[in-house]
Amino acid sequence: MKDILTAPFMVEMIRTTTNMYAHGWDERNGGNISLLLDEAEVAEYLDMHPIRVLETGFAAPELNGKIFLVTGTGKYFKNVQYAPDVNLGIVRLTENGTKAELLWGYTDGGRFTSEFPAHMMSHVARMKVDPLNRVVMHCHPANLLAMTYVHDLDEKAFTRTLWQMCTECIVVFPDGVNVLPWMLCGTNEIGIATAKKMETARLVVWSQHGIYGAGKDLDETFGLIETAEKAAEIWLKIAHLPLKNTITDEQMHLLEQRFGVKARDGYLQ
Ligand code: 2HA
Ligand code: ZN
Repeated sequence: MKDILTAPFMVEMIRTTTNMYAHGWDERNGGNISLLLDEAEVAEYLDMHPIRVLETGFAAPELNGKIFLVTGTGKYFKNVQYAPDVNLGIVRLTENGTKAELLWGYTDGGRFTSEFPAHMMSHVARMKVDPLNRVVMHCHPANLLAMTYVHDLDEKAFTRTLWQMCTECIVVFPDGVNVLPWMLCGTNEIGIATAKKMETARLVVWSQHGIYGAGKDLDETFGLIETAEKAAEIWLKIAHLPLKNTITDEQMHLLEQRFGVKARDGYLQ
């Protein structure tokens, strides 16, 4: 059996949580990540014997038998690199997703993130749109969060503002950014609402809280959030100044053609 701490998925998870902390997106226990693993790959490192069985509190039959590497509840991203086996866990969903067998990790008796419902339901939603989707990532980037206090929360308006802040935005997230109003976090309700929003975009803002991103790997999902956060930062730098220039819809169409992307229907003139 190979050492799980050398597994590429583990190394990448540790690097990503460390990097997200360094970006200031995951203060204290803020943020959580779930990464869908390949069963055959995991079997190179683990005997797949359940250590404990955890209740999930929801059903997700689509995820029966699926294995995820997930950050732990109450755990700090800044500490993951020093004690991955305490701060992370590998779970296999069983009994229609109502139970999760712990295969590795959470060695202090812990469990997966309190946002597990939003993560698992978002995986279900994204897999239907994109079978290659493997990652759901949540964090609290300051500029996007700040924007939800002063910008209209209409999804089209919010998306258009971000697209106008950096030329590459429309290329990186042509499906735009969906927005949820403030809701109580850690609940099945916010999980269901987030998953619904994930049907039409890979980014979902939680107003006055943070953002969710989904993608095929950790690097890509990190980059997605990074790009939106950069755009929000620029908006906050200019929103109070007289606007002299912008990226026009005509220019957005040129970007669509050049990069072979299609902006969300109805979002451009
Ligand atoms: O606990 O970010 O949304 C970590 C969180 C909850
Ligand atoms: Zn959060």
